[in-house]
Amino acid sequence: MSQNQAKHLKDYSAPHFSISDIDLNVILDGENTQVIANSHIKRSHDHQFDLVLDGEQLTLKSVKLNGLPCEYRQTDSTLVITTDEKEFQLEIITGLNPEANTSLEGLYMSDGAYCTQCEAEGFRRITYFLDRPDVLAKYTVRIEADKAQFPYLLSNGNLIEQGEMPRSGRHFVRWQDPFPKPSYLFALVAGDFDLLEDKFITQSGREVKLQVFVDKGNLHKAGHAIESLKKSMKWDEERFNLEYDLDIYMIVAVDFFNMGAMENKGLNVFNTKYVLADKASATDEDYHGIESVVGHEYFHNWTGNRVTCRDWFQLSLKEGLTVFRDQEFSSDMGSRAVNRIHAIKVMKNQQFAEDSGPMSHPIRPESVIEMNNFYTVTVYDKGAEVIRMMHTILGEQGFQAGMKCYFERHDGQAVTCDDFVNAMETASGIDLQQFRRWYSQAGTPIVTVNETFDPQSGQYKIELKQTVSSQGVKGQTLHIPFSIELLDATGKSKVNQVLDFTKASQCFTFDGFTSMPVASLLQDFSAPVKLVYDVNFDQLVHLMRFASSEVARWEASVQLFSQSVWHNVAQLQDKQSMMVDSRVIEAFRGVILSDELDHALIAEILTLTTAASLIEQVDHVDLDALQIAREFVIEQIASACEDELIARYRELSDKDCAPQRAFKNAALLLLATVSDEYEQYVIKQYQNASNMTDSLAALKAATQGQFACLPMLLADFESKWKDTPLVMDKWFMLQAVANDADVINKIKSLTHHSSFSFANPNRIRSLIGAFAAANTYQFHRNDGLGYQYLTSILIKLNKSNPQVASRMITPLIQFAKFDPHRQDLMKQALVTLRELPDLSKDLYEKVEKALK
Ligand code: B3K
Ligand code: ZN
Repeated sequence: MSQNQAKHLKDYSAPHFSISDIDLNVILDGENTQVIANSHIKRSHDHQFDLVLDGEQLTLKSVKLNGLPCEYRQTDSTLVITTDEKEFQLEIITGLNPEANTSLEGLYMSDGAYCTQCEAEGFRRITYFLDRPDVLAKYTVRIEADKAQFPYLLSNGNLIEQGEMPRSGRHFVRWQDPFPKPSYLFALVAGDFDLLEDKFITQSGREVKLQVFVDKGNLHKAGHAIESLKKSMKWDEERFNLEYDLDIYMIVAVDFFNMGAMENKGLNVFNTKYVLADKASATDEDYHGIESVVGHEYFHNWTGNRVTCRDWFQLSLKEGLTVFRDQEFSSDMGSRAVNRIHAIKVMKNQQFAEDSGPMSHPIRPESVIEMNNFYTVTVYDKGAEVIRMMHTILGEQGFQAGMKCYFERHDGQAVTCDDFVNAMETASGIDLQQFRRWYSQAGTPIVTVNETFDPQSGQYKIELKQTVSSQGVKGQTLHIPFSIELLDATGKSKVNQVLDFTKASQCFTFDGFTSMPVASLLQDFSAPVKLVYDVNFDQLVHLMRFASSEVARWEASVQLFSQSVWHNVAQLQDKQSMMVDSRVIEAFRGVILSDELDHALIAEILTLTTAASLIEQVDHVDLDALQIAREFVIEQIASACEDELIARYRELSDKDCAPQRAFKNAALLLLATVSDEYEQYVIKQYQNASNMTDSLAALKAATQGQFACLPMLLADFESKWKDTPLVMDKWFMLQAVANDADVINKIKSLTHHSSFSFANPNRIRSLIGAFAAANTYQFHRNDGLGYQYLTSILIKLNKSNPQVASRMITPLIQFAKFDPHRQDLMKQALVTLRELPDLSKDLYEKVEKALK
């Protein structure tokens, strides 16, 4: 099957033709939409190749070369033009049906509005084109549609003309984008919206018009997005000296969207989830997510749009760098430690899992069947960690010099990850030869630590060994920035530095100790590696109290909790009784009582490690023992600290501030595991809540404690929010992740709820995606019903929206850690999928790799 053939990075060759300008005329007319594309095309050099344009699911109406009919042929996915001309004008007319487009790629309809999604390869569903990121063209776009239904007609760049079409009730606009861009950044939106406007004055004094378009009736929920945009624009000027370049910046929020948002030049299209917020309907976490995604898309204007990718294997060039930039933005705006903790959790819980599973790939993949499958935590988040390591090695000043050099060299170009590292190297004078291996090697490196202390000489010695392999292939030694702090017995910091760990095995020595120091290793996750290190309860308790880094304190708490759980798993397997060491309890009590730690950090520490994350720490898991042991340790900590938790809960109850809310709600969740007594607290909090964070936390606590009030609270919530889809997503999710033996039947009946729709990715993700990814015990039921249910949904989505299906299959292909019985059941489910007659290439790629 040719559509399932992989493309390889090593086969890259420059395009045979360039397209300097394209004039698009899009006549929006429901199922009879027409696109007239007029391109100015030039042969790149003296060659005889045909012009091969990409195109999918298009009805070709006419082709003219320099105004005349010409020779061409069509395949399923190409239009081949045969000509000797060196430079010519090509007019192609295609017909498309956006109303029937359920894949949400190319031109489609979202709740009565037209919109587009072209990254990675969606433009080829709009017209035949050289749909690859290294073909940069200037776009002029005319859009025509019914005026009453679609009063706003938007595209990239600046509005240059608009007018009415006499008697037809239609109107048109023309947009021109002065910056040459790849086709994946093209966007078009047509619809009727509420509009929030503002402005931003750039550092050089130019005025930029800011517009946020939202569904009618949602204007009051657009404020946080536009504030976030202004903050992003200012931050990029201050920290990176990067200024916005057009006179207008538009954000359109749509309900039907496959991912979070899209950075189209001057016209971002957003999932409503990352735009709409008010206190009643959005949680503190939602507010944070909006700020971060608005920032991310804005930062792409330089890292992605002005300098783009040569080919899709280079995706991390723009995504890793832009995630790094959005993480820095969030850290400069809020708590650096908490933001870092969130990034570390993504790495350890999701990226490590991806990297030890069948989809393991380097941050610059070498072979791809379906590009949409590579918008991964590896390319994005590990990619950002690789950028962060360069930042650590070069320092802020060296890194900024590298960024400056990168833009001086490559503004307006489509380049590679190597070009980026070269700029960093030139500007800083630091050799990054060995460091480059991070781009080509998959797998999580394992660093084994051995410490010794010589009381005679007072010398502390640490030996580090690294190995990396992926799917049986051994990798080369990496340059690992390894951050270490050494604390003495009184908790004083004696050493705090980043070691250049560049050899397979390397020793570092430190003098001047009177006793064995306690080491805080890989502080702030200075490199995306796994540590193998013997650390005992006393050392962890010392780190929790004294480590200079707040992240290291959190990390020590995670280890303390995890060790306790694993200890009890072993006890269960040996048929011994379970117990929690008093040092563990006292360490958590100390955190609850602390008046020194930031409340948001305390909340992080009290949000005890999930089962999924514990599974990531081991090679094989006994899931049934894990569940019992984890619940036991949580209950022990919570009941031992009950008084302190109640006191803190009461003290923080009336504070209207996100960190305090987080602490209070983490306390409530723990109390709910102690006894039914706390049902009253939950009901009271639900009834008195003045914001969504508190309402939802009450519902979560009721679910956790399996309180009798839960059905009543859920019904109340439903009746309040049934007309607000984004809030109903929270309601769906809450029920999907409940550890309830009947949850699959409940999910099945929820798919018939009037707020649910299989056409909307947000709904699917919040009900079925959440079940598969976050309901560890029920998804991995011993009878295989969880796997069977997910499979039945994937079969359905395989046809309507393969991209969403392919994202949701992840927990089914990461089976290696489970027992043979569960592995068999998961593989059977994958075989069922493999046998589908019309398996999409998105699912094909993952299923094949998993079953190999
Ligand atoms: N660049 C887009 C993601 C496109 C995904 C295509 N399947 C959003 C972002 O990373 O900013
Ligand atoms: Zn991005």
